[in-house]
Order: sequence, then structure tokens, then C-alpha cells
Amino acid sequence: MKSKILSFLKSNKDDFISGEKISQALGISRTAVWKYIKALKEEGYNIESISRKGYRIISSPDLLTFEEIKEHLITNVIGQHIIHFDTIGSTNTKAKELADQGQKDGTVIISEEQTTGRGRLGRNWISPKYKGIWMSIILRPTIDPNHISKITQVCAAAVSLAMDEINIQNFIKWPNDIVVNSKKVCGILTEMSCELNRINHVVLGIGINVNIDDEDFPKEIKKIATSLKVESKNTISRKALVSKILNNFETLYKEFSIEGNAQKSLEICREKSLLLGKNIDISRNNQIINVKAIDINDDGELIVEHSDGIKEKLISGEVSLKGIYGI
Ligand code: BT5
Repeated sequence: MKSKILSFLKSNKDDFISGEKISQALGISRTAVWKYIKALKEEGYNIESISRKGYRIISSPDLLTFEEIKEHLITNVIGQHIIHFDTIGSTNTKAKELADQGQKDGTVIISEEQTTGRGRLGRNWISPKYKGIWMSIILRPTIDPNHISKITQVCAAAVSLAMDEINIQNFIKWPNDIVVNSKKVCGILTEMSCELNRINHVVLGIGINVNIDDEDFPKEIKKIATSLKVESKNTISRKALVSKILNNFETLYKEFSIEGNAQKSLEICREKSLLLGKNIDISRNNQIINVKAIDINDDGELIVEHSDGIKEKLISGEVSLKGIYGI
């Protein structure tokens, strides 16, 4: 009901709309209308109320609800259903749970904060309230499970294009980071449930440091992490950025959902790659090996060349590059 009232106010932005009119249209009492308006104000909506004239919306907060995101959303499927939380442990954990219960393709789980945000391999992901984008997309691709590892590249390409659109120069650090000014602003966590020849679901977790101030980063990650606000010296609209990511993702995912073709996304990942042409360190059996990153192949694997000229494909893992992440 609250969202219906909000839609009503938004579609009459320039005029006052009376409590009477809202109550009649929605079939609720005027006291109920007043209560919902009060709740909206508490969420940060600036609503003017004048007796005998009614209500008028002046501005909306940067909340990551469907009502706010949909204004800029041009997708057919991705993000057309958004489940929003004020706080949650991990959006990926919640998305997996909901996907197991049958939640549909393209649903987005988003939270204003995560208390136990997760990185890969059980690492943690700091996700302070109202300062970032912490979201997970549920996907049900009907492709061969062998192609699925490329989905992380599809996602990285979509995030990267969205950041271009707000004039943030960014690079993709294979396999799952977006880097601005040599520091990490975004990490992607891909998890899936599949059978031998069938994917049940994929959960794509995206964490972006948007408006985190430098002093808000815990000491241990300050050296390696940054935010879009720190780098651009501007507060960034999170809701606009979410819709740009989802819009770009749907376009790239359309290509991918046909037999796992990710040509366009992989082109973007190569173009924006932080690693290609550089000497990088990879870790193997507790050993650090220096290799040259030479390509990302059509399967989304990183091709590296050893000092003896032997080439090798990396499917995932840790790679490090001098000058990046304080190394
Ligand atoms: C990642 O892992 O980069 C994947 C992060 C995915 C987070 C999203 S948020 C929405 C969804 N729900 C979740 O619970 N997770 C996903 P990895 O490459 O393993 O990097 C983790 C490492 O990055 C940590 O060990 C820290 O060193 C560092 N780190 C933690 N929080 C960070 C942050 N906010 N920004 C940059 N680096 C961070």
C-alpha cells in the first residue's frame, strides 16, 4: 500500500493531491493515508502537506527499493522484481535460499547493509549501511553448465559499462574485481546450483563501494579498497547506478543466454583489462609464480605465458599485479 501511495504522489509530482482523493482511489481511510505518508517521511521522502490542499512529493531518498530504481530501469526481466531489505546477513545467502524455493529468473535481492557479507573462499565483504550497492541477481539460464563460468565476465562487463556511463574510469581485474585508480571498488561473487547437465540456478552477487568515505574503511582493507565517492569526489546516486547495471546486464545476458555466447562481454573485459600485457603473480601450491597475462579466451579463461614460453589457461583464482592493491 505504501508503494501505491508513493506511485500516486510521484505521478502527480507537480500538484497537490488530497488525502480524500488518495483514500478513495486506494480504498483506505484518510487516517491510513496519513499513517503511510508519515512512514514515507520517516524513510527520507520529502513530502509537503498542506491542510485543504493535500500532499505533494518534493524529493525522494537514495534508497534501493524497486519504487526508486524503476524510474531508470528499461529491462524486461532483470530487476523487474526487487526484494529489498534494510539489513540482512548476505544477499547471496538470501538469494540462494529464495532460488531454492523457486524464486523466478531475474529477481534481484538488495540490501541497504550486510552484516555478514561474503567474498570468495569464505572471505568477508564489508557492506556499510546506505553506502554501497549490495545485491544479488537470481538467474536460471538454460545453457550447458560448462559455459557458466563466463557469467562472472558478463557481470563485470555490465558493471564496468555502468561506471563508464557515470564517467568513472575503471578497469576489470580478471576474474571478479572492478578497479578504480589501482584500488578495488567492486567484487563479484558467483554461486550456483547445478546437476550434471542442467543448471538449477545461478546467484550473481555484486558489491560496490559507492559512497563510503576513506575513513570508513577498516584499516586492513584501506590499502586495497576505495569507493566511487572517494575517487570522483562526488556523492553518487546509488539507485541510478543500480538501474544502469541492470540495464547493461540484461543486454549482455541476452546474448549469453543463447548457448552461453559471451563475445560482446568478453570483448569489453579484454578492452578494460587491467592485466593483459602485464607481468603478474599467480599462486600455486603455496608458491608464487611470475607469468605474463596475454589474453582472455572465448571461454573467459585467462591465458598466461610462463618464462619458458609455455602457455596456460587459468579458470579462476588469485592473480596479483605490482602497484595494485598496495602490493
Ligand atoms: C569478492 O571476493 O570480491 C566478492 C565480493 C562480493 C560481495 C557481494 S555483496 C552482495 C553479495 N552478497 C554477499 O554476501 N556477497 C556478494 P574476494 O575476491 O574474495 O575479495 C574479498 C576480499 O576483499 C576480502 O578478503 C577483503 O580483503 C577485501 N574486501 C572486503 N570488503 C571489501 C570492500 N567493501 N571493498 C573492497 N575490498 C573489500
